[in-house]
Amino acid sequence: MARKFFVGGNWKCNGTTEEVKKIVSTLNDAQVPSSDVVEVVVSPPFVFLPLVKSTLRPDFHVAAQNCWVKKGGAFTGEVSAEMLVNLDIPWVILGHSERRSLLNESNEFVGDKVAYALSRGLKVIACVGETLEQREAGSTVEVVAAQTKAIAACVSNWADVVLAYEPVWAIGTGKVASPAQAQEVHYELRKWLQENTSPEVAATTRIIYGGSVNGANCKELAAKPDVDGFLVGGASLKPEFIDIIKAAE
Ligand code: G2H
Repeated sequence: MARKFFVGGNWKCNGTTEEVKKIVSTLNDAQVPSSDVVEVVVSPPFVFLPLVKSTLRPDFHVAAQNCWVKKGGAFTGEVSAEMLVNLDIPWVILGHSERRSLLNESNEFVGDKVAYALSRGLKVIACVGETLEQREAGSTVEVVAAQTKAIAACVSNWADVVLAYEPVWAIGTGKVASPAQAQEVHYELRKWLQENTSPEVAATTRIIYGGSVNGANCKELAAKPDVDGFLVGGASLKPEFIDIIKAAE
């Protein structure tokens, strides 16, 4: 079964109301391939979710950048999966490397978040990726397999999960993985899914690449057989995000 190309825009901790309105307006005016060809999901900071949700074109969807690991309650500063569901937000990004490294989110904690978000009916963009040190030590596959294992242990329905491979050394650095480097890890991740979940899950789960994707490098990356789309940071705030969506064609 063909995997529909997936392009996520991770706006991270950026934007004012005016800037957000401008990005939405650019997206709304864009001519892009149909939603049969590409699934587009943008992820603004929490505070802008209602604004984006209510003004964004209906063929594009919205994701939160995180959610709490269990039911809401006395967890100051957190946002629960229930709240996202209440706001009709269909997607959430979990396990992003910035949260793993800056906020010490462990593989197990990310797995627990994935489990809870899925149990509430959210769809999850689950992120994995190695640091430069780990790559240079030759442990890339081992690291991403361990991260994927902790996520997989918490997934019952893979149709609701997109796996994002984001090498930490390529994030926001301008140093994109070469198409061959991305393909190599995506291939290994799909092999891991094949051996540890099922051939059907391996064949149908989208594995997307993130890390300094831009309008100039997206086409070559998209041409690789196991690259099923992108999670885009910096470039998702700019008009070139449209060119990245068009890489689906
Ligand atoms: C990786 C990516 C988006 P950027 O974090 O998730 O960001 O494209 O800025 O490297």
